[in-house]
Amino acid sequence: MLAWPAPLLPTIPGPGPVLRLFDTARGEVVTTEPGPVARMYVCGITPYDATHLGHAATYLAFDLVNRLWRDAGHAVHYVQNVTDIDDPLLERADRDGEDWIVLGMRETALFREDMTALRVLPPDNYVGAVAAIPLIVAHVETLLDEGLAYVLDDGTGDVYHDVAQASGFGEESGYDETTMLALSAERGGDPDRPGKRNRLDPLLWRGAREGEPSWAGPRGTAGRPGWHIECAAIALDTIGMGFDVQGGGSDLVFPHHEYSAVHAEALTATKPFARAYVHAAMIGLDGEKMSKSRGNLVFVSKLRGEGVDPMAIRLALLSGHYRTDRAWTPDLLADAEQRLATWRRAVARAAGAPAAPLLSALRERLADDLDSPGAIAAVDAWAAATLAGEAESDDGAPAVVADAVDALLGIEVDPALQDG
Ligand code: 5CA
Ligand code: ZN
Repeated sequence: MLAWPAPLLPTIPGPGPVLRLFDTARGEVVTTEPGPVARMYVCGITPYDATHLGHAATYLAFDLVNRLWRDAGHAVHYVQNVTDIDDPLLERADRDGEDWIVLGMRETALFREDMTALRVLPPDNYVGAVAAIPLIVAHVETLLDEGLAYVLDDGTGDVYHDVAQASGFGEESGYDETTMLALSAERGGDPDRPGKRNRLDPLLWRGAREGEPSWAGPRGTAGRPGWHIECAAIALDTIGMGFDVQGGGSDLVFPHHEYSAVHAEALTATKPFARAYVHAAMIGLDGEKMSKSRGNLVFVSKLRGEGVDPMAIRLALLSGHYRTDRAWTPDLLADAEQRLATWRRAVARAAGAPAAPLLSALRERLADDLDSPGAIAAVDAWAAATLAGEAESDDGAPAVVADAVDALLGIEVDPALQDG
């Protein structure tokens, strides 16, 4: 699939420090240890509705990971999927009397526009589930051949992974069985379905149903892919096992990331799928998680349509820490607009407070598990000192700061590059 155009990435004097991130599997902040090419897979959208601020916040968190690794001198191989066939897409298309393919294409196009406006670095591989079906089918066949998966005995043709045989099951989330059963029921699983060997066995392949799209499947059984095998297959095909970061929102800790890892580890008989599992907290509105099914959404495209500067949206979302559940409020945006104007006034000066200490502070804060509030506070202090004109004044410092704020935080403040 087409991704989206890359924003300019200014070069700044470097290199930056090693990035540390909170790994859900180990339950602590760990040092990332990428090779020359860092490898990251971030779960993409299910395109049945527009990108809301929760999605945006999650992609912004991983955009910081991408930027920090590049700043530390690594190349980054970044992969993202699009779940362009799944139940929610078919349900929404059905509700609105629309073709699911057209719906998915339109919402994916809108997502690309949103990501471009927010200056998110694009993935190197942007892969749809439909395009990955041949890979998925081959993997399901392998699991069946090895006796690690089974066809349900009810004539549907549905195939499940036998997790009792999966040695690493539970290692990503660390959840106990009761929690897993509850989350499975809540998030698309079917623990109470009769005929499964284990209530927690996840669906690998769904046999064709009347009125649903289907493709040739394992052992000739028409149907469509399960959700978790989609991400396992796409990651294996593009960046392979043992990649550096598997990312997504915290609602993917279980079941999605647990099962993607378990599928891939069973297929390759190696561990780990990812060296770190990193999760962005939930953005809420009016006291509840922002979600398509709840309908309490603020869309990036709607704000853009109202003339809101995408850099203010970006700054507003980064003003909270990525691991803190937080609410979107109009005040958050108003504060970000004001802050952005202040930063832009400061960088428009020919001289300002020295850039080097700010550059160190920015890097140090962001490398410490993406402390974006700390990084923003450092820029605030620099801007205040520059505008007050009290500090010793360095010629050219504002230009260096503009580049650093752009390269590390992805916030465009350079007066020469601003519209209008
Ligand atoms: N297609 C799957 C992943 S393979 C999916 O979860 N799609 S999604 O459209 O529902 O979500 C896209 C990304 O946004 C996921 O990483 C999800 O965890 C994240 N996300 C969803 N809602 C929120 C929210 N309210 N706050 C923060 N992140 C969210
Ligand atoms: Zn995924």
